[in-house]
Amino acid sequence: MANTWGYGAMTNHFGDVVGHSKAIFMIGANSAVSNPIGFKHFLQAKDRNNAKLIVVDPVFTKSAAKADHYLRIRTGTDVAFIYGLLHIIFKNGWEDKSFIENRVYGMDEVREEAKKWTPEETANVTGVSAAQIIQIATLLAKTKPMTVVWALGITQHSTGTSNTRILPILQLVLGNMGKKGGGCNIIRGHDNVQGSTDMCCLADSLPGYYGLGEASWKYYAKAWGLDYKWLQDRFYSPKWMNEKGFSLAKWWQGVLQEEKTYSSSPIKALWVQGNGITSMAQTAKVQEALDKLDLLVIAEPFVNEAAVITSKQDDVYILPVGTQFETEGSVTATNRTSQWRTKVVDPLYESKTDHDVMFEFAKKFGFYDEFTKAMKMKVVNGELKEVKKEFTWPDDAADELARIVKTIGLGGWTAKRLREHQENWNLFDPISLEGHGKMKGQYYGLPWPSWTTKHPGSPILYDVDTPVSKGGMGFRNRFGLEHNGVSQLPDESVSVKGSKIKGGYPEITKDNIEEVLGIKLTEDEKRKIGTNWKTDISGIIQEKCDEAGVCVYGNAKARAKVWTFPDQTPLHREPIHSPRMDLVRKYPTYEDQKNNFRVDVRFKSEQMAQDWSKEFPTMLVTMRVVNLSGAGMLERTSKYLSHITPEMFANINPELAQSHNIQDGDMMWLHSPQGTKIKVKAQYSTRVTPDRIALPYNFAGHMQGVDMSANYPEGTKPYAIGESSNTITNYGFDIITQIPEFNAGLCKIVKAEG
Ligand SMILES: Nc1nc2c(c(=O)[nH]1)N[C@H]1C(S)=C(S)[C@@H](COP(=O)(O)OP(=O)(O)OC[C@H]3O[C@@H](n4cnc5c(=O)[nH]c(N)nc54)[C@H](O)[C@@H]3O)O[C@H]1N2
Ligand SMILES: Nc1nc2c(c(=O)[nH]1)N[C@H]1C(S)=C(S)[C@@H](COP(=O)(O)OP(=O)(O)OC[C@H]3O[C@@H](n4cnc5c(=O)[nH]c(N)nc54)[C@H](O)[C@@H]3O)O[C@H]1N2
Ligand SMILES: [Mo]
Repeated sequence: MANTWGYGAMTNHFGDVVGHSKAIFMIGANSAVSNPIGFKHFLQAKDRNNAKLIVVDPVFTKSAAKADHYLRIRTGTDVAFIYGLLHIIFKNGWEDKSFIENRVYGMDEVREEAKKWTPEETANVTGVSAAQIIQIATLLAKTKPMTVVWALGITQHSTGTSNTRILPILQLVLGNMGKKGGGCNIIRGHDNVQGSTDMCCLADSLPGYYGLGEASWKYYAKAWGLDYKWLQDRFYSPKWMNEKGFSLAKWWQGVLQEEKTYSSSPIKALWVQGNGITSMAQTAKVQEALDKLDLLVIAEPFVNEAAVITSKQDDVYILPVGTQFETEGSVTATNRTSQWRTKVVDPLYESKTDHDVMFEFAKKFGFYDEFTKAMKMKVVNGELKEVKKEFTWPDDAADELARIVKTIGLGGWTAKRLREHQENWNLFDPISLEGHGKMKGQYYGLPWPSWTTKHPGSPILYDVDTPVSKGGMGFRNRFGLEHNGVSQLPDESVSVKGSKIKGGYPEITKDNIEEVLGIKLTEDEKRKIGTNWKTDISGIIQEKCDEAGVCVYGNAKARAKVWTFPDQTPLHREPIHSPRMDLVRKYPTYEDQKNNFRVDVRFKSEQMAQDWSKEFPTMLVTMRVVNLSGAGMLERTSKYLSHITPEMFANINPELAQSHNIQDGDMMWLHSPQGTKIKVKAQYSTRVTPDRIALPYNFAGHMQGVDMSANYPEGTKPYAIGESSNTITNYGFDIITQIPEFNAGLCKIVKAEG
């Protein structure tokens, strides 16, 4: 199943924070729990640089406990909050004027919007006091470099995309981009999730973020040594080749819908490989969809709870897959570095590795040769050739990626280099990532873009003070050369160090290469060169750009304004289920959406249907606990990890609990606006205020009060089972990515009798 969490990677890295950051602005992340090793770096920055840690979170988290400043924000109001900071920054002229002038497009609209967000209005909407807003705006403007850290508290909203845009905008305003100790350090989630997005566990792109469309498919067909028509014939009809698929958040709608409007047919079969199933919102709908399927196949190391929450009896298959200890290959970390991982043991018992499962599948369906062909190919003298009969796993797979994925610059990630990095960990500096001795001149893990096998990797994105050959670059030119008559390229004040071209330049194509670089191609080169740098199998564009110190993707301005999005400039919009009906009228959500990822999505019609807060007055936030991860299957099968949190619970303020006559440890029902409910244990905590409760999302095995224990195959029941918080996380999805609004919803609390 595809994962649509496209929320970006780190522009900098953990060592860089330790080495250089003077302030860490952590908003919507609780790394003390969700990434303790990463968090240790923030504590080191406090020790070494006297860095100030600011935590913005609706819950007083373990990260907040270590902060110099804690701001208790109402969920779903981060855009308003950042505008409140920008208001103060612009009003006092604290913005980095030359950075904005030279490197950013569309900031005037941001400035206009910020005017509306006085400290008073910001305080009214966000719940953070006006005095604190002024204090933090001053601190962030005066303390440089400052880095912004965020994770799921920012993305999991109907306005998640706007949230993830307003934070880089803050960094552009302050001129903290492309700088040591600055940037946006977006802490990604589980093991190799960065790699899985880079490799396209996504429903709306091809690997390496190549967009769906004929040009990309034709490039891939060529790069894989396949006939385009053959690829096309894999689809129900050619139309579906270029349509987004169903998203992980709403595949169930594809099963339940009777209409065929946006899809080839209702989904009949589901293949689950590496998804915890109850990790998605609307678990009751997920359950309904599982029941309705003709076929359910699960390929993974544990008994996935997909097989447990369904009452489906026939045509459910569980294929045993080895864990990550039983396989080998490259994985990608949150800061864009790759790591080679070696196998610890062979797959145990009758289990197979993930890739062997896929290979067997391809054999049975008759396309194994096509599936594996690219691993036997190589570029020789600018042309693609099949060079051997057998491939070697996983080295040839890594080399295939290095050869094909140009968009994010994986050209340097050959198996040979990645293995060398793993074998020489000790030769790299943890702060600068620079190598010593025989690894000199390379950065650890070759943070992408690592354009070629000679390139050292790019530890800090968008740094124009470093030559391209050492990891420097400007902002990417992706959206044309002008918009509304305004050039998208910077003037000569922004030249990438050592570049032959002064100032901005476009992304490099077959058509513009001679003019932009001031060179002449030979006839042979003209014959071999691809249409543009992303699809140039010959590597000629890369080679010529390297010679000129030019970045293949151009040197453009950053966009503060995205003219293809519903909100060109980010706007505050109330969550779908808001506790403030007065603010819903002033800051309504989007219009309902048609055919996004093949389904219709309700926005305004759901938000306006009634004043939800009357019946569901308590805000609902979900969170993680340190001993469990994801839907929790892995750790709940561990006796000792389960022992720490043996039961599903909710953090509830004693005042709120007692107003319902609920004592610490009592059971309570939590009801959602969708008509679903869960039964959980009350755990008194003052980390939450009386207007909100916080739930871990790592439990499953109970559904709306029903214990599904009997459905676990004999001997496989985890030590801890319980309700999934996602049975009651509210309806609501991001307008662009369709990530569920896990973190801003409402509920009603009722004491459970007996
Ligand atoms: N132990 C453990 N570690 C994990 C995981 C796990 O399940 N268990 N999961 C991994 C994964 S997949 C991921 S993606 C990461 C996630 O890492 P984090 O995002 O750091 O984890 P969360 O606990 O979800 O923290 C999100 C924080 O955002 C806050 N928040 C909620 N709504 C809002 C809001 O509207 N605005 C603001 N400013 N804050 C808000 C929540 O209260 C919470 O403290 O963790 C990874 N690490
Ligand atoms: N309410 C709420 N819901 C959330 C979130 C939240 O903050 N709040 N966070 C969301 C986020 S950020 C994420 S990333 C998702 C995470 O949710 P999921 O992506 O569903 O992650 P897990 O639950 O860890 O599921 C991973 C599954 O893969 C299996 N597995 C482990 N190793 C392997 C392997 O090597 N091969 C195979 N084939 N399988 C393996 C595990 O046994 C497990 O069943 O949850 C999302 N859901
Ligand atoms: Mo995640």
